[in-house]
Amino acid sequence: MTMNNSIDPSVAALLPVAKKQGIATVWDRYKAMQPQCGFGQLGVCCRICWKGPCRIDPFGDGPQRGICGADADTIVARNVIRMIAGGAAAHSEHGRHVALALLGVAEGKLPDYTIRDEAKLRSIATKLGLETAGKDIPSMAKAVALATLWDFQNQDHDKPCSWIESTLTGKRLEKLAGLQVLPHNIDAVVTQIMARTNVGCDADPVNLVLGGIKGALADFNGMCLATEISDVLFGTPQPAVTAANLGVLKEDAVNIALHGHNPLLSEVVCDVALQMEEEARRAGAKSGINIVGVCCTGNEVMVRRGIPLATNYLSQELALVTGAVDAMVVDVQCIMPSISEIGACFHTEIITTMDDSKISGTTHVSFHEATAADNARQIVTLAIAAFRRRNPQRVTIPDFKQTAVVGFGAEAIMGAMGALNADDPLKPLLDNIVNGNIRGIALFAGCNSTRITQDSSFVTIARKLARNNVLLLATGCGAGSFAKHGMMTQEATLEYAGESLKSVLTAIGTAAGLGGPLPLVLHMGSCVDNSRAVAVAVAVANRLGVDLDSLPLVASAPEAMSEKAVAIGTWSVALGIPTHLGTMPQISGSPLVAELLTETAKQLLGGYFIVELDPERAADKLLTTIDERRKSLGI
Ligand code: BF8
Ligand code: SF4
Repeated sequence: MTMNNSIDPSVAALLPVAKKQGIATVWDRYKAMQPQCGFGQLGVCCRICWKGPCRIDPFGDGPQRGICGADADTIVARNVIRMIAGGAAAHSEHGRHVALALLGVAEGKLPDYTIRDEAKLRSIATKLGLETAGKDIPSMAKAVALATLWDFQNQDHDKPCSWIESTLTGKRLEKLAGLQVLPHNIDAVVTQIMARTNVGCDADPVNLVLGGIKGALADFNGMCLATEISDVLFGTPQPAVTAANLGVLKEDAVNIALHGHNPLLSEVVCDVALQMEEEARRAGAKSGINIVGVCCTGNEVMVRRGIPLATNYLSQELALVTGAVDAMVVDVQCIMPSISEIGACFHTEIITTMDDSKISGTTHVSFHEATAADNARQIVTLAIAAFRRRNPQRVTIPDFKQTAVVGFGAEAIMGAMGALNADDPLKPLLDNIVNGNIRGIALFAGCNSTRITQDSSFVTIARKLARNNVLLLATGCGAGSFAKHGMMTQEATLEYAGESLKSVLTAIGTAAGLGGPLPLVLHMGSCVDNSRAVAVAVAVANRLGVDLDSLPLVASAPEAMSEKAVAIGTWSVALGIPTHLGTMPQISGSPLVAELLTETAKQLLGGYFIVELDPERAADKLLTTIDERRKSLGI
């Protein structure tokens, strides 16, 4: 069966350009990789020691145990929880980086950063149970930073990490504590997963999966602190109107694409670019500097600054094929190594910035918070110099961009609803969930994958859910998909929302001064910002006096691929949320592990995975799940 590469019109426009120039993209390499290894797909290939690789015959004819005696269940469980550890490490390292920056700001050591949201700082301090009375901002910031960093240091196994403890419902915490899966120290939990999956350690698949759940909850903890402290340093998202897709690149500007994840870099580049407009104009760029985003860093600057999003994960290479990107500035995660080679086919500077994330063949500017503005100036100078080398003959900017109304963190959603009911901002949401105008809530998250026509599953599922009056939230590359396809507009609400959802979104949007409805999909930010959706869910659950696993709330990662998505999906299940995966997780070689995560999890945690590759059927299953939840809630 042939599958289209993408439903993104920019991809259709640029793939022939790439082909003509002999540039291979992710889709060419995917094709060349076929057929992919069936053992790997099932999760039954083990490379944990050098007696291997071992693989279990799924048909039962060949070996059923590895050389050491590990069976398919053990191998699958070990493999998947190592993926969770990888995801948790990535998010938490990002979080630690941000927390250390807050400490540096508090101690007056980082002149290029400041505290932009004091109210948020105060609310975090209160949430973490810290003394705020009589404290000035720097000492409060220091206390918050140290309390946060303690989540990486605590050695008392009976004392859970403070962020998770101060975030979830009481009932959820009790349930997780009962299963002994509450993390006490992010680093320790990640290390424990690596240790217990070493050759000759934990071989009990159930025990392994529980260890993985603990790792996923450590990931959640890291995500909460990364998101909230980033708001303190860079501001809490507020609604803004911007645009998405490659048409946001400008022919007459120095185009800088910010790609990666951590706002510590992107925010300073944005600040410095504003100061260097004149230099860009002197180099001949009539429109000065045009900053655009790619992947999650793109989402971060989009929801905080209204910076347009160029594209999401799978089409990152095509941003370069436009020939109009002068510099692609990257930090960590989801950066295809191929951009080095493609950048070299053009005038584009690919600039790596993190000393532990380099790509050979690129320019490395070693970025440090203490010298952030200087480093950023160096980066923007490189971009301007590249602009001078740009060949206008090779520029192909697809004429596709869509308006995107973005910036709906928990605070912005409460703020919009507060316009309807200032005394009780949550009430409009609660009332409309209870009366059925809002049938349920779906959070879309996760990546793109070559296994799915890019963006197609996101769009298909979301349209069906919207028609059925489900309120839609999105983060990460899911949010990127919706932004690119015009689903973050008021027009999309009018076109796709069911009648009752439309009336609710219109009432809130109008009261909030948007002159019409809220957009169809609410952009909550990057992947670490998934914690924002949990904050809203916890507020609703607490008001209804129930736990998260009673809410008509579902999550969907229809195009998931990264280890980070495995970690997020797993904590979503652990928090009690039915979680759809639209790509086949690499666990099906163990019916036992598959059953644990789809069936047993339901009894133990309330949340569970729903694996459904067909987007239409996935939407139906999510609607059924929402209705089941409503029924058991008695609404
Ligand atoms: O953290 S959604 S492809 S960019 S992993 Fe990566 Fe997946 Fe995109 Fe953001 Ni999240
Ligand atoms: Fe094979 Fe066991 Fe080594 Fe894995 S740990 S590679 S199953 S011998």
